[in-house]
Amino acid sequence: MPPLAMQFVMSAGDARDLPDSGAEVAVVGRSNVGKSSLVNALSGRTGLALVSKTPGRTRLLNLFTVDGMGTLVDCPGYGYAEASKSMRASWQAMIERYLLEREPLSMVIALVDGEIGPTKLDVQLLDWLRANELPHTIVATKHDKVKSSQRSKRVKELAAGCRLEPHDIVWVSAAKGTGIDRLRSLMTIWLSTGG
Ligand SMILES: Nc1nc2c(ncn2[C@@H]2O[C@H](COP(=O)(O)OP(=O)(O)OP(=O)(O)O)[C@@H](O)[C@H]2O)c(=O)[nH]1
Ligand SMILES: [Mg+2]
Repeated sequence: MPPLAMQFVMSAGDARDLPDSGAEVAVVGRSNVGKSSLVNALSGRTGLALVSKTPGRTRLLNLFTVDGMGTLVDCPGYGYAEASKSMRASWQAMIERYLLEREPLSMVIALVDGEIGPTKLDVQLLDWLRANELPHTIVATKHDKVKSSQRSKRVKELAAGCRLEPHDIVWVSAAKGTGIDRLRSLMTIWLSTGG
């Protein structure tokens, strides 16, 4: 599948400032998990979303159009160690409000670091998504960083950590392109059917 034609629209500090959309997919996950890199990989471009060496740089909701079908939102990462308690609380409130109140939202892509596995905060987010009955898909990132000898074990461990079956999880590598095609087709389904 060819890259998705994507264009940056705007950054917003508040979900209420986002423009209307026919259908929307949100990318959420820990800071440094690879959200912005994944957005770039889906678009086949390198500089669309800002990838930073310093975790916690994306503090706004970044909105992109996707192939005239809908929008994708790159959300600020959580679990950024150096953030103050009050900053953390305000980011969390902002993202939770966005996820709960954003009407066009048809899918939440929850990223888990494939090398590290689900952290306590990742599991909390998954529990929260389940409790609020938000449609979500778990995507494991950085597939290239898992040694091939460890892969089958890691696939099982990561799924168990998320309380899912291995086939429920989409593995990707933004660096190597693994799984990107599959995620592009899933994106078109989520944006055309509204979930
Ligand atoms: N090896 C490898 N590194 C990756 C991959 N995806 C992302 N990275 C690296 O992980 C780091 C963080 O990537 P980002 O895409 O900026 O992560 P993010 O989730 O957007 O982080 P925040 O914006 O801080 O929340 C960067 O150094 C990336 O180059 C991947 O598939 N493979
Ligand atoms: Mg980012």
